[in-house]
Amino acid sequence: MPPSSNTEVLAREAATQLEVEQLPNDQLKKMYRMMVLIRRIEESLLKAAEEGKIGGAMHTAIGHEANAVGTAYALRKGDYVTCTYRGHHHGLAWGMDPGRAVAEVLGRSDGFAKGKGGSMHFVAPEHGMMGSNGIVGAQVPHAAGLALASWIRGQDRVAITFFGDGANFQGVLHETFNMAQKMKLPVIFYCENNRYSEMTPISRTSSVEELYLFPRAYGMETMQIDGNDVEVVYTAIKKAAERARAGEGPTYIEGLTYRLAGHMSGDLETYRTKEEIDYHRQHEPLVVLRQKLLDRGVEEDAIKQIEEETEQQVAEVVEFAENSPWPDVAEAYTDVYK
Ligand SMILES: Cc1ncc(C[n+]2csc(CCOP(=O)(O)OP(=O)(O)O)c2C)c(N)n1
Ligand SMILES: [Mg+2]
Repeated sequence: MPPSSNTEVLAREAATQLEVEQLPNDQLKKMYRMMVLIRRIEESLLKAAEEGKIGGAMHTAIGHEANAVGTAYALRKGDYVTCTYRGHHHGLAWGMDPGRAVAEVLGRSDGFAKGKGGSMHFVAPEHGMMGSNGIVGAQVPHAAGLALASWIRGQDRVAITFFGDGANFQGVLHETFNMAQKMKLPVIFYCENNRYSEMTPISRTSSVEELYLFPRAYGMETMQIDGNDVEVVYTAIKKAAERARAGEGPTYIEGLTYRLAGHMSGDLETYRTKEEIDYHRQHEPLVVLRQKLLDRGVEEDAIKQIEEETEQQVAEVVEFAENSPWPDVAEAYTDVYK
């Protein structure tokens, strides 16, 4: 049993029962490789932040990986994504080069924004990654704008935006839900419900914890899914994208997940117990997919090989980023809006 009422809803009890698409083992192995890559990169970033190598706050998506990888595989090249300050998992899943991605977070010149954006302005439009945001909720209307542009131009590009359970209560989201639904915009609203807004559990901030119920008030199609199972995420996003491309409008997806690391680097985590975190480790994205691979006949050795190769890759990625030069001071005022 979970140790507190904050976390009673484990992802496997999600409200929407989908007919989950079983993906081929080769694809699942690629997804697992990507999820391990994201996990190890974010662990390295957390360590770098704790060693004082990163300016500003560092938020990871450790425990959220399946939401990103399932989505990136279900959508197409040319689609758009916007996200929160935790969006490294989305950028990497959408194809950002890992070395340049880490260089960006470390503020180095080989980064995607030449080291000037960092984690909070993590962006790579060439990959459809239209930016992470430090302002809670800001990325949500951005995605609706991208979807509107796609519609005006007669393209069939879909925009997806990721936000947290806390962001769900920002006014701008509700304005966006209403407008997107009325205009039937090709946008997917994806709430990564990790049960906490900074240090405050959702049970203390909302009388209604089933977040997927809110956008129904605007007439929107909604789902509540297991955000820790990559095949479930993949299936849900495919469905939502088909609706969007068919002109049927937005879908709101609540992906139940859990943040295994602190809210940000240096978080003392006095607001939750170790037992609570351990409880959620039983059903975290890497554990779920690793078990799936074993159940479908993939050898343990093949899985270990993926893990070892990825660790080696991450060591090289971090070395590349740490050796990348700092941006030139003379460039401080280029590429910025004022
Ligand atoms: C408009 C605004 N208000 C407050 C903050 C401070 N803040 C940063 S992260 C955060 C928690 C957001 O929680 P949630 O939406 O659940 O996302 P999570 O961090 O759990 O992924 C808050 C309140 C902010 N960055 N922007
Ligand atoms: Mg949250």
